[in-house]
This record gives sequence, C-alpha cells and structure tokens, in this order.
Amino acid sequence: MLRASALALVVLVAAPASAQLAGRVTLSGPIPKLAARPVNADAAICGRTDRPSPSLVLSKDKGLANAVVWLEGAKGLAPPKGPFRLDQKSCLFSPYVQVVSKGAPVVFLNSDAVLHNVHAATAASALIFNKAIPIKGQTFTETFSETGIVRVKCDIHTWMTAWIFVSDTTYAAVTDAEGRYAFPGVPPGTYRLKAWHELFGEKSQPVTVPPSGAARADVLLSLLDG
Ligand SMILES: [Cu+2]
Repeated sequence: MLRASALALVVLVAAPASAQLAGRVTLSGPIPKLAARPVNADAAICGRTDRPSPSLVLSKDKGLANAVVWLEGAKGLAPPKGPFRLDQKSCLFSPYVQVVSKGAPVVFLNSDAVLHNVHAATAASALIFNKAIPIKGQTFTETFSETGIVRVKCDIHTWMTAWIFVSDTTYAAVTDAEGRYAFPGVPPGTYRLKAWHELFGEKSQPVTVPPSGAARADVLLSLLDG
C-alpha cells in the first residue's frame, strides 16, 4: 500500500500544473444589419442567388461565433503542426475563420470547376500572396511567418472572403456557434486574453489562471470596440 501511494505521489508531482480556461464571447449593444452579397460572376457554377453576409453569426442570446480568442504570451503545450486547410467549395471559402500555427503548412484547395484565386493580405492590407487556382481538385501550400490576422478573398467572386489567424500559441481558438471557447492545459499565471472579430475589432482583458481546476473569462464585444 505504501509503495502504491508513493508511486501516485510521483505521478502527481510529475504532471505540470495547469487549468482549463473557458468562456463566451457575446455581443453587447445593437446588432448591425448586413446586406446580402450579390453573386455577379460564374452563375452557372456559383448560382444566381445573393449570398447572406458571413460576417455576423449570432446565437439567440447573442453568443458571437467566428470570433478569435487567444491568450497572449502563454507557453505550455506546443501549437498544432497542421497541415491546415482552406477549401473553396460551392463558391465559398470553408472554414470562414480559422486559427493556423505560425510556420505550419496551410493547404489551399479548389473544389469547384471554376477559376478561383486566393488573395491573402494582412489586416493593414499588405499583400502576403495572390495565387490563381484554376482547376478543380488543385491545391497549393503556403506557410505564414507572421502572427496576426490575415484577410483572404477571391478577387473573381467578390462575395468570397475568409479570415485566418496565425498563432504562435496553442491557446487560440475560433468561437463556436454559441460564442464559446475553451483552452485546456493552461499553465498558471496572469495573461492578457484577447478577442477579435471582423466587425467589432480587438479587445484585451487580464485573466488569471489557477494551478488547477478551471477559470472562466467572458468577453463582451460591441460596435464601439471596432
Ligand atoms: Cu472564386
């Protein structure tokens, strides 16, 4: 018995202290009204119906989907190695917002029988790359060497947009349909929790993570933040 207890103690000591940090991003204040995006090219493949704006996805209680949440400067678990993937399918980018790791391969794919391109730029509109991808099933691979927001669009089909957040930490995520995020395995400490959304800009708040258990941090975004 004594031996088993000693072994359990060793295992407990060996595991690094960490806790889960989780919460929700919600919209406060007025809900912006966004116009649909006209489909004005390649109607035979892309259809003739206007596409609803992808920029605002809210749950019934104003949970904000497609926000990026990250813990600035957090060490601990290594970021995922990828490969990550951005598809162009049915004349839309999928996924609309994603987190990729700095320096990791990102595979761009055309699943449509129509010419698309991928035009990637920084939030300040500096060109990162612009590549045509004309053939159905064609791919190319890129890596991103700077952290931060990347704006992606197809110049041929102006309604097609997407966002990539390049992260150097594993503690970065896109909020789900209810606005939720969760980071397991965060080392204890005080950090800045940052949240970004294409309509509401970036917000930062301090958060303290205990050595074990769970911490919660909710974020309110509004038009005033953008
Ligand atoms: Cu396109």
